[in-house]
Amino acid sequence: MSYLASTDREIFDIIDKERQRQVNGLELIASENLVSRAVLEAMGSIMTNKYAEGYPGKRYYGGCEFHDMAENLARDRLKKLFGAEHANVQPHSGTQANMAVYFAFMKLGETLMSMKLTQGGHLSHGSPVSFTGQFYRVAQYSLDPETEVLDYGAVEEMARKEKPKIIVCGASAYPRTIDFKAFQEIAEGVGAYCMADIAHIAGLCATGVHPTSVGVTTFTTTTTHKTLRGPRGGAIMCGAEHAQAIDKAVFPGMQGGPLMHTITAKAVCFQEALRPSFTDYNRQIVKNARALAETLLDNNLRLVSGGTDNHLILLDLTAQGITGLEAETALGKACITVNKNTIPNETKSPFITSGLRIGTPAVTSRGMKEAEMRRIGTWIAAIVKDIGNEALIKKTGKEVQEMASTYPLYPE
Ligand code: DSN
Repeated sequence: MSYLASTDREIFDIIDKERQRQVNGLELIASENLVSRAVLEAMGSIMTNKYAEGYPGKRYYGGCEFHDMAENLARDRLKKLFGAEHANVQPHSGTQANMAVYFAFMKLGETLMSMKLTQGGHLSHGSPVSFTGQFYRVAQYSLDPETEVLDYGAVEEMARKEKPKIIVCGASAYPRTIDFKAFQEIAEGVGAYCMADIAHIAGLCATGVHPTSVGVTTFTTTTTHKTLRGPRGGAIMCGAEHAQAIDKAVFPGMQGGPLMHTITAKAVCFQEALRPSFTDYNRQIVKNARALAETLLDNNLRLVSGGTDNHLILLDLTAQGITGLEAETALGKACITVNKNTIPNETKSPFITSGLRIGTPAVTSRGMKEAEMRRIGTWIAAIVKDIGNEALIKKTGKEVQEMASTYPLYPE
Protein backbone atom coordinates (compact mmCIF):
# COMPACT_ATOMS: atom_id res chain seq x y z
CA MET A 1 0.00 0.00 0.00
CA SER A 2 2.83 2.38 -0.87
CA TYR A 3 0.48 4.83 -2.61
CA LEU A 4 -1.76 5.12 0.45
CA ALA A 5 1.33 5.49 2.64
CA SER A 6 2.36 8.54 0.63
CA THR A 7 -1.09 10.16 0.43
CA ASP A 8 -2.69 9.47 3.81
CA ARG A 9 -0.13 8.52 6.42
CA GLU A 10 -2.63 8.59 9.28
CA ILE A 11 -4.87 5.93 7.76
CA PHE A 12 -1.90 3.93 6.47
CA ASP A 13 -0.49 3.81 10.00
CA ILE A 14 -3.82 2.63 11.43
CA ILE A 15 -4.07 -0.16 8.84
CA ASP A 16 -0.46 -1.12 9.52
CA LYS A 17 -1.09 -1.33 13.27
CA GLU A 18 -4.11 -3.55 12.63
CA ARG A 19 -1.96 -5.70 10.30
CA GLN A 20 0.60 -6.14 13.09
CA ARG A 21 -2.17 -7.01 15.57
CA GLN A 22 -3.44 -9.71 13.22
CA VAL A 23 0.07 -11.03 12.48
CA ASN A 24 1.24 -11.15 16.11
CA GLY A 25 -1.93 -12.42 17.75
CA LEU A 26 -4.35 -15.32 17.59
CA GLU A 27 -7.79 -14.47 16.23
CA LEU A 28 -10.24 -16.79 17.95
CA ILE A 29 -13.46 -14.86 17.37
CA ALA A 30 -15.78 -17.53 15.98
CA SER A 31 -17.33 -15.25 13.35
CA GLU A 32 -14.03 -13.98 11.91
CA ASN A 33 -11.63 -15.32 9.33
CA LEU A 34 -8.82 -14.31 6.96
CA VAL A 35 -9.63 -13.87 3.29
CA SER A 36 -7.32 -14.99 0.50
CA ARG A 37 -5.09 -12.55 -1.38
CA ALA A 38 -7.39 -12.97 -4.41
CA VAL A 39 -10.45 -11.94 -2.37
CA LEU A 40 -8.50 -8.96 -0.97
CA GLU A 41 -7.55 -7.86 -4.49
CA ALA A 42 -11.11 -8.13 -5.79
CA MET A 43 -12.42 -6.18 -2.77
CA GLY A 44 -9.90 -3.42 -3.37
CA SER A 45 -10.56 -3.25 -7.11
CA ILE A 46 -12.12 -0.61 -9.39
CA MET A 47 -15.40 -2.58 -9.27
CA THR A 48 -16.19 -0.24 -6.35
CA ASN A 49 -16.58 2.67 -8.78
CA LYS A 50 -19.91 1.63 -10.26
CA TYR A 51 -23.61 1.91 -9.50
CA ALA A 52 -25.51 -1.17 -10.66
CA GLU A 53 -29.00 -0.95 -9.13
CA GLY A 54 -31.14 -3.77 -10.45
CA TYR A 55 -30.01 -7.25 -11.47
CA PRO A 56 -27.90 -8.65 -14.36
CA GLY A 57 -29.58 -7.81 -17.67
CA LYS A 58 -31.98 -5.36 -15.99
CA ARG A 59 -30.08 -2.44 -14.47
CA TYR A 60 -31.07 1.15 -13.84
CA TYR A 61 -27.63 2.40 -15.00
CA GLY A 62 -25.64 2.12 -18.20
CA GLY A 63 -22.17 0.59 -18.38
CA CYS A 64 -23.01 -2.46 -16.27
CA GLU A 65 -21.99 -5.16 -18.76
CA PHE A 66 -18.96 -6.32 -16.75
CA HIS A 67 -20.83 -6.03 -13.47
CA ASP A 68 -23.51 -8.29 -14.94
CA MET A 69 -20.78 -10.83 -15.74
CA ALA A 70 -19.35 -10.64 -12.21
CA GLU A 71 -22.75 -10.91 -10.49
CA ASN A 72 -23.84 -13.79 -12.76
CA LEU A 73 -20.64 -15.65 -11.89
CA ALA A 74 -21.17 -15.01 -8.18
CA ARG A 75 -24.76 -16.29 -8.36
CA ASP A 76 -23.88 -19.35 -10.47
CA ARG A 77 -20.92 -20.31 -8.30
CA LEU A 78 -22.96 -19.96 -5.10
CA LYS A 79 -25.76 -22.10 -6.60
CA LYS A 80 -23.21 -24.73 -7.62
CA LEU A 81 -21.52 -24.66 -4.22
CA PHE A 82 -24.75 -25.36 -2.34
CA GLY A 83 -26.86 -27.01 -5.07
CA ALA A 84 -29.34 -24.13 -4.75
CA GLU A 85 -32.06 -23.35 -7.29
CA HIS A 86 -31.81 -19.61 -6.72
CA ALA A 87 -29.24 -17.30 -5.16
CA ASN A 88 -29.23 -13.58 -4.43
CA VAL A 89 -25.73 -12.25 -3.69
CA GLN A 90 -26.63 -8.58 -3.15
CA PRO A 91 -27.38 -8.39 0.62
CA HIS A 92 -24.78 -6.14 2.23
CA SER A 93 -24.79 -8.31 5.37
CA GLY A 94 -26.38 -11.31 7.04
CA THR A 95 -28.84 -9.08 8.86
CA GLN A 96 -29.94 -7.52 5.56
CA ALA A 97 -30.39 -10.99 4.07
CA ASN A 98 -32.64 -11.88 7.01
CA MET A 99 -34.51 -8.58 6.68
CA ALA A 100 -35.24 -9.29 3.03
CA VAL A 101 -36.78 -12.70 3.82
CA TYR A 102 -38.94 -11.20 6.57
CA PHE A 103 -39.93 -8.27 4.35
CA ALA A 104 -40.91 -10.60 1.50
CA PHE A 105 -42.93 -13.10 3.52
CA MET A 106 -44.15 -11.56 6.77
CA LYS A 107 -46.53 -8.65 7.41
CA LEU A 108 -45.98 -6.28 10.34
CA GLY A 109 -47.25 -7.82 13.55
CA GLU A 110 -47.09 -11.40 12.31
CA THR A 111 -45.18 -13.93 14.40
CA LEU A 112 -41.49 -14.73 14.02
CA MET A 113 -40.20 -17.70 15.98
CA SER A 114 -36.50 -18.09 16.73
CA MET A 115 -33.85 -18.96 19.30
CA LYS A 116 -33.33 -16.50 22.20
CA LEU A 117 -30.25 -14.29 21.92
CA THR A 118 -28.90 -15.44 25.29
CA GLN A 119 -29.26 -19.07 24.21
CA GLY A 120 -27.19 -18.53 21.06
CA GLY A 121 -29.55 -16.71 18.67
CA HIS A 122 -28.85 -13.48 16.77
CA LEU A 123 -30.05 -9.88 17.12
CA SER A 124 -31.80 -10.03 13.74
CA HIS A 125 -33.82 -13.05 14.86
CA GLY A 126 -36.27 -10.94 16.88
CA SER A 127 -34.30 -9.33 19.68
CA PRO A 128 -36.27 -6.47 21.31
CA VAL A 129 -33.42 -4.04 20.50
CA SER A 130 -33.55 -4.91 16.79
CA PHE A 131 -36.31 -3.72 14.42
CA THR A 132 -37.21 -7.41 14.12
CA GLY A 133 -38.34 -7.46 17.74
CA GLN A 134 -40.36 -4.28 17.29
CA PHE A 135 -42.07 -4.81 13.91
CA TYR A 136 -43.02 -8.44 14.48
CA ARG A 137 -44.56 -10.44 17.28
CA VAL A 138 -41.75 -12.68 18.51
CA ALA A 139 -41.85 -16.11 20.15
CA GLN A 140 -38.47 -17.47 21.21
CA TYR A 141 -37.38 -20.97 22.07
CA SER A 142 -34.59 -21.94 24.48
CA LEU A 143 -32.23 -24.87 24.73
CA ASP A 144 -32.95 -27.86 26.93
CA PRO A 145 -31.86 -26.60 30.39
CA GLU A 146 -30.14 -29.89 31.26
CA THR A 147 -28.33 -30.82 28.03
CA GLU A 148 -28.02 -27.26 26.62
CA VAL A 149 -28.88 -28.56 23.15
CA LEU A 150 -31.92 -27.88 20.97
CA ASP A 151 -35.11 -29.55 22.15
CA TYR A 152 -37.10 -30.19 18.96
CA GLY A 153 -40.15 -31.37 20.92
CA ALA A 154 -40.30 -28.03 22.75
CA VAL A 155 -39.81 -26.14 19.47
CA GLU A 156 -42.71 -28.05 17.92
CA GLU A 157 -44.93 -27.41 20.92
CA MET A 158 -44.16 -23.68 20.75
CA ALA A 159 -44.82 -23.62 17.00
CA ARG A 160 -48.25 -25.21 17.46
CA LYS A 161 -49.14 -22.69 20.18
CA GLU A 162 -47.70 -19.52 18.61
CA LYS A 163 -48.56 -20.19 14.93
CA PRO A 164 -45.55 -18.33 13.49
CA LYS A 165 -45.30 -17.12 9.91
CA ILE A 166 -41.56 -17.83 9.82
CA ILE A 167 -39.51 -20.15 12.02
CA VAL A 168 -35.83 -19.22 12.12
CA CYS A 169 -33.18 -21.82 12.85
CA GLY A 170 -29.47 -21.15 12.96
CA ALA A 171 -27.45 -19.36 15.59
CA SER A 172 -24.45 -17.22 16.48
CA ALA A 173 -23.25 -19.14 19.50
CA TYR A 174 -24.50 -22.72 19.27
CA PRO A 175 -21.71 -25.33 19.32
CA ARG A 176 -23.81 -28.31 18.24
CA THR A 177 -25.25 -29.76 15.04
CA ILE A 178 -28.60 -28.28 13.93
CA ASP A 179 -31.22 -30.62 12.46
CA PHE A 180 -32.55 -28.45 9.64
CA LYS A 181 -34.89 -31.21 8.44
CA ALA A 182 -36.57 -31.33 11.85
CA PHE A 183 -37.09 -27.55 11.77
CA GLN A 184 -38.55 -27.68 8.24
CA GLU A 185 -40.95 -30.45 9.25
CA ILE A 186 -42.06 -28.48 12.31
CA ALA A 187 -42.63 -25.41 10.12
CA GLU A 188 -44.58 -27.38 7.52
CA GLY A 189 -46.71 -28.89 10.29
CA VAL A 190 -47.97 -25.43 11.30
CA GLY A 191 -48.05 -23.86 7.82
CA ALA A 192 -44.97 -21.68 8.44
CA TYR A 193 -41.93 -20.92 6.33
CA CYS A 194 -38.59 -22.11 7.66
CA MET A 195 -35.52 -19.87 7.35
CA ALA A 196 -32.08 -21.26 8.20
CA ASP A 197 -29.50 -18.61 9.00
CA ILE A 198 -26.29 -20.56 8.40
CA ALA A 199 -23.97 -17.53 8.65
CA HIS A 200 -21.62 -19.20 11.12
CA ILE A 201 -21.51 -22.65 9.57
CA ALA A 202 -21.89 -21.90 5.83
CA GLY A 203 -18.46 -23.32 4.97
CA LEU A 204 -19.22 -26.46 6.96
CA CYS A 205 -22.60 -26.83 5.21
CA ALA A 206 -21.12 -26.24 1.74
CA THR A 207 -18.59 -29.01 2.25
CA GLY A 208 -20.81 -31.57 4.01
CA VAL A 209 -18.96 -31.17 7.31
CA HIS A 210 -22.34 -30.11 8.78
CA PRO A 211 -25.68 -31.12 7.18
CA THR A 212 -26.82 -28.38 4.80
CA SER A 213 -30.07 -26.43 4.99
CA VAL A 214 -30.11 -25.66 1.27
CA GLY A 215 -32.84 -27.69 -0.43
CA VAL A 216 -34.17 -28.60 3.02
CA THR A 217 -35.51 -25.37 4.57
CA THR A 218 -37.60 -22.90 2.56
CA PHE A 219 -34.93 -20.18 2.76
CA THR A 220 -31.26 -20.12 3.65
CA THR A 221 -29.50 -16.89 4.56
CA THR A 222 -25.82 -16.50 5.24
CA THR A 223 -22.91 -14.19 5.59
CA THR A 224 -19.96 -14.78 3.30
CA HIS A 225 -17.08 -13.91 5.63
CA LYS A 226 -17.16 -16.50 8.41
CA THR A 227 -16.42 -20.18 7.64
CA LEU A 228 -16.92 -19.36 3.92
CA ARG A 229 -13.73 -17.20 4.04
CA GLY A 230 -15.06 -14.48 1.73
CA PRO A 231 -15.56 -10.72 1.92
CA ARG A 232 -17.93 -9.29 4.53
CA GLY A 233 -21.43 -9.60 3.08
CA GLY A 234 -24.62 -11.62 2.86
CA ALA A 235 -26.51 -13.94 0.50
CA ILE A 236 -29.88 -15.70 0.25
CA MET A 237 -30.69 -19.08 -1.31
CA CYS A 238 -34.14 -20.54 -1.99
CA GLY A 239 -36.24 -22.57 -4.40
CA ALA A 240 -37.14 -21.15 -7.82
CA GLU A 241 -40.75 -20.51 -6.69
CA HIS A 242 -39.57 -17.85 -4.22
CA ALA A 243 -36.85 -16.29 -6.41
CA GLN A 244 -38.83 -13.31 -7.64
CA ALA A 245 -40.17 -12.34 -4.22
CA ILE A 246 -36.71 -12.59 -2.64
CA ASP A 247 -35.02 -10.55 -5.37
CA LYS A 248 -37.70 -7.84 -5.13
CA ALA A 249 -37.34 -7.71 -1.33
CA VAL A 250 -33.54 -7.24 -1.53
CA PHE A 251 -33.74 -4.62 -4.29
CA PRO A 252 -35.64 -2.31 -4.27
CA GLY A 253 -37.20 -3.50 -1.00
CA MET A 254 -34.25 -3.26 1.37
CA GLN A 255 -31.26 -1.88 -0.50
CA GLY A 256 -30.22 0.53 -3.22
CA GLY A 257 -26.99 0.08 -5.14
CA PRO A 258 -25.25 -3.27 -4.66
CA LEU A 259 -21.62 -3.23 -3.51
CA MET A 260 -20.14 -4.53 -6.76
CA HIS A 261 -16.57 -4.85 -5.48
CA THR A 262 -17.93 -7.07 -2.67
CA ILE A 263 -20.06 -9.12 -5.08
CA THR A 264 -16.98 -9.58 -7.29
CA ALA A 265 -15.00 -10.75 -4.25
CA LYS A 266 -17.89 -13.07 -3.30
CA ALA A 267 -17.52 -14.68 -6.75
CA VAL A 268 -13.81 -15.24 -6.03
CA CYS A 269 -14.60 -16.73 -2.61
CA PHE A 270 -17.27 -19.10 -4.01
CA GLN A 271 -14.80 -20.36 -6.63
CA GLU A 272 -12.23 -20.99 -3.88
CA ALA A 273 -14.88 -22.80 -1.84
CA LEU A 274 -15.60 -25.13 -4.77
CA ARG A 275 -12.05 -26.51 -4.60
CA PRO A 276 -11.44 -29.84 -2.78
CA SER A 277 -8.95 -28.10 -0.47
CA PHE A 278 -11.84 -26.08 0.99
CA THR A 279 -13.43 -29.32 2.25
CA ASP A 280 -10.14 -30.29 3.91
CA TYR A 281 -9.97 -26.80 5.41
CA ASN A 282 -13.47 -27.05 6.91
CA ARG A 283 -12.78 -30.53 8.28
CA GLN A 284 -9.68 -29.12 9.96
CA ILE A 285 -11.70 -26.24 11.50
CA VAL A 286 -13.86 -28.83 13.29
CA LYS A 287 -10.91 -31.06 14.27
CA ASN A 288 -9.23 -27.97 15.71
CA ALA A 289 -12.33 -26.94 17.66
CA ARG A 290 -12.56 -30.46 19.12
CA ALA A 291 -8.88 -30.47 20.13
CA LEU A 292 -9.29 -27.07 21.76
CA ALA A 293 -12.49 -28.17 23.55
CA GLU A 294 -10.81 -31.35 24.84
CA THR A 295 -7.90 -29.32 26.21
CA LEU A 296 -10.24 -26.94 28.04
CA LEU A 297 -12.20 -29.90 29.46
CA ASP A 298 -8.96 -31.61 30.51
CA ASN A 299 -8.22 -28.42 32.45
CA ASN A 300 -11.52 -28.79 34.30
CA LEU A 301 -13.32 -25.92 32.57
CA ARG A 302 -17.03 -26.15 31.76
CA LEU A 303 -18.23 -25.94 28.18
CA VAL A 304 -21.86 -25.23 27.35
CA SER A 305 -23.37 -28.54 26.12
CA GLY A 306 -20.15 -30.29 27.15
CA GLY A 307 -18.24 -29.77 23.90
CA THR A 308 -18.57 -28.92 20.22
CA ASP A 309 -19.60 -30.38 16.85
CA ASN A 310 -18.67 -27.34 14.80
CA HIS A 311 -16.22 -24.41 14.70
CA LEU A 312 -16.99 -22.88 18.09
CA ILE A 313 -16.85 -23.46 21.82
CA LEU A 314 -18.80 -21.67 24.52
CA LEU A 315 -16.89 -21.55 27.78
CA ASP A 316 -18.89 -21.03 31.00
CA LEU A 317 -16.75 -19.09 33.51
CA THR A 318 -19.23 -19.21 36.41
CA ALA A 319 -17.14 -21.70 38.42
CA GLN A 320 -14.03 -19.52 38.05
CA GLY A 321 -15.94 -16.58 39.54
CA ILE A 322 -14.90 -14.28 36.70
CA THR A 323 -16.88 -12.57 33.94
CA GLY A 324 -16.56 -12.94 30.20
CA LEU A 325 -15.40 -9.33 30.07
CA GLU A 326 -12.55 -9.97 32.52
CA ALA A 327 -11.47 -13.07 30.60
CA GLU A 328 -11.68 -11.30 27.21
CA THR A 329 -9.55 -8.44 28.57
CA ALA A 330 -6.89 -10.67 30.17
CA LEU A 331 -6.60 -12.89 27.08
CA GLY A 332 -6.47 -9.80 24.86
CA LYS A 333 -3.41 -8.62 26.80
CA ALA A 334 -1.83 -11.99 25.95
CA CYS A 335 -2.59 -11.41 22.21
CA ILE A 336 -5.44 -13.96 22.21
CA THR A 337 -8.57 -12.33 20.79
CA VAL A 338 -11.90 -13.84 21.84
CA ASN A 339 -15.30 -12.38 22.67
CA LYS A 340 -17.30 -12.35 25.85
CA ASN A 341 -20.62 -14.08 25.24
CA THR A 342 -23.85 -14.75 27.04
CA ILE A 343 -24.48 -18.36 28.04
CA PRO A 344 -27.83 -20.15 28.51
CA ASN A 345 -29.64 -18.72 31.55
CA GLU A 346 -27.27 -15.76 31.62
CA THR A 347 -27.53 -13.52 34.70
CA LYS A 348 -25.21 -10.73 33.50
CA SER A 349 -25.58 -8.04 30.84
CA PRO A 350 -24.27 -8.62 27.29
CA PHE A 351 -21.43 -6.16 28.11
CA ILE A 352 -20.28 -8.30 31.05
CA THR A 353 -21.49 -11.91 30.48
CA SER A 354 -20.54 -15.20 32.14
CA GLY A 355 -19.03 -16.81 29.05
CA LEU A 356 -16.47 -16.69 26.28
CA ARG A 357 -17.04 -17.71 22.67
CA ILE A 358 -13.98 -19.23 21.02
CA GLY A 359 -13.74 -20.22 17.35
CA THR A 360 -11.14 -21.86 15.12
CA PRO A 361 -11.78 -20.64 11.50
CA ALA A 362 -9.09 -17.91 11.43
CA VAL A 363 -6.30 -19.86 13.12
CA THR A 364 -7.10 -22.81 10.82
CA SER A 365 -6.72 -20.47 7.82
CA ARG A 366 -3.18 -19.78 9.09
CA GLY A 367 -2.41 -23.50 8.92
CA MET A 368 -2.58 -24.33 12.63
CA LYS A 369 -3.60 -27.85 13.59
CA GLU A 370 -4.47 -29.88 16.71
CA ALA A 371 -1.06 -29.51 18.37
CA GLU A 372 -1.33 -25.70 18.24
CA MET A 373 -4.92 -25.91 19.53
CA ARG A 374 -3.69 -27.84 22.56
CA ARG A 375 -1.14 -25.10 23.28
CA ILE A 376 -3.81 -22.42 22.85
CA GLY A 377 -6.22 -24.30 25.12
CA THR A 378 -3.55 -24.61 27.79
CA TRP A 379 -2.80 -20.87 27.60
CA ILE A 380 -6.50 -19.95 27.83
CA ALA A 381 -7.09 -22.30 30.78
CA ALA A 382 -4.08 -21.00 32.71
CA ILE A 383 -5.16 -17.37 32.30
CA VAL A 384 -8.84 -17.78 33.16
CA LYS A 385 -7.89 -19.78 36.27
CA ASP A 386 -5.42 -17.11 37.44
CA ILE A 387 -6.93 -13.94 36.00
CA GLY A 388 -4.96 -11.39 38.00
CA ASN A 389 -1.55 -12.91 37.29
CA GLU A 390 0.05 -10.19 35.15
CA ALA A 391 3.37 -12.03 34.94
CA LEU A 392 1.62 -15.07 33.47
CA ILE A 393 -0.26 -12.88 30.98
CA LYS A 394 3.01 -11.23 29.90
CA LYS A 395 4.84 -14.54 29.54
CA THR A 396 1.91 -16.05 27.60
CA GLY A 397 1.76 -13.02 25.32
CA LYS A 398 5.41 -13.58 24.35
CA GLU A 399 4.80 -17.29 23.67
CA VAL A 400 1.70 -16.48 21.62
CA GLN A 401 3.60 -13.97 19.48
CA GLU A 402 6.38 -16.46 18.96
CA MET A 403 3.96 -19.13 17.74
CA ALA A 404 1.91 -16.68 15.65
CA SER A 405 5.05 -15.47 13.87
CA THR A 406 5.58 -18.97 12.44
CA TYR A 407 2.13 -18.90 10.80
CA PRO A 408 2.10 -15.84 8.52
CA LEU A 409 -1.26 -14.41 7.44
CA TYR A 410 -0.17 -14.32 3.82
CA PRO A 411 2.86 -16.59 3.22
CA GLU A 412 5.06 -15.37 0.33
N1 DSN B 1 -21.95 -10.60 14.94
C1 DSN B 1 -21.80 -11.91 14.38
C2 DSN B 1 -21.20 -12.86 15.34
O1 DSN B 1 -20.17 -12.52 15.89
O2 DSN B 1 -21.70 -13.96 15.54
C3 DSN B 1 -23.05 -12.43 13.82
O3 DSN B 1 -23.60 -11.50 12.96
